[in-house]
Amino acid sequence: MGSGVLIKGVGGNYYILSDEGERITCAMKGSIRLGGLKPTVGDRVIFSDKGQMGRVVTKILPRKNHILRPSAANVSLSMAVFAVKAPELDYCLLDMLLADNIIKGVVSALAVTKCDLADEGELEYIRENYSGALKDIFFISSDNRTGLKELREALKGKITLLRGISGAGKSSLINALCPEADRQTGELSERLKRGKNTTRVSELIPMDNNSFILDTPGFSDFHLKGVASEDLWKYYPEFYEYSHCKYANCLHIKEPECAVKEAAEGGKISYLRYSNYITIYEKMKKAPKEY
Ligand SMILES: Nc1nc2c(ncn2[C@@H]2O[C@H](COP(=O)(O)OP(=O)(O)OP(=O)(O)O)[C@@H](O)[C@H]2O)c(=O)[nH]1
Ligand SMILES: [Mg+2]
Ligand SMILES: [Zn+2]
Repeated sequence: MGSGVLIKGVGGNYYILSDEGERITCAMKGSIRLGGLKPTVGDRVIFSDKGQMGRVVTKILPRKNHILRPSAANVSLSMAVFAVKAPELDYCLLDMLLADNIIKGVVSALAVTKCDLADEGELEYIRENYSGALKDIFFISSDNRTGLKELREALKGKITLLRGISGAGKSSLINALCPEADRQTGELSERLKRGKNTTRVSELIPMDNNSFILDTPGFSDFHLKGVASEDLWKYYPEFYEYSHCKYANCLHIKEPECAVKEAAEGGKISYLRYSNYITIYEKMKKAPKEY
């Protein structure tokens, strides 16, 4: 018997890094016998000694949290990874990932990648608009190896989930941080300027004895499942300070004397974040089933 962390699951094989630092392959007991849980990367597990069936995971220990898209358990830092350009930075998607982290109770950070492609003004725009929402924003170039030292420090002792669209540079970033990981990376498609879904399976990569970084497949769209549009503003933490509007249940959209709207117009909170909020709110209203 032993315990460890699930680093990858493919085709019924589960790869575990044991607490002794050994990499082992296990089968999995049926999900019902595991208490209905579907094992996911980041899970702490108990596995059996080698028997006729090899080793088998017999128990999934209680999770601190579970992020659903992409699936990962026990995440201590959820890092949104967005290229400053190529592919174009989708700010509404970024806001939805940050909202999802708040819902799941996981600390957020942002890694802005491919900074070698942008000028200082473009980076400042991101810093200005997101400093109210996030404590940590890392500006990185994996190609030029800039920003890596600060990032490495911030990942120490954590399980860090990297999330972002295909082509954002997640796998390249992991290679820059730990070359021995040797992650496969892929060019963007010429025509669509999008990633080609190079990473297909999530994998937890050990950086040192107690720091892990989770490479995940990029996704193209994202929905905030189970969130009512009326509650969306609550996931914009920088709005709170200004949320005492004329109407007690103000949604901060078109209501008169809305203090949040005034704060956005007066430059006290980011107008970009405020307009993203309205865009996402309206999408949720139009297609509530998707959210
Ligand atoms: N200029 C520049 N290009 C980069 C940088 N980092 C990554 N790229 C390029 O961006 C493309 C996509 O990189 P990947 O690391 O494969 O992106 P990914 O986010 O892992 O993509 P998926 O696995 O498909 O989700 C590759 O062509 C990389 O060479 C960078 O710092 N600067
Ligand atoms: Mg990748
Ligand atoms: Zn309001």
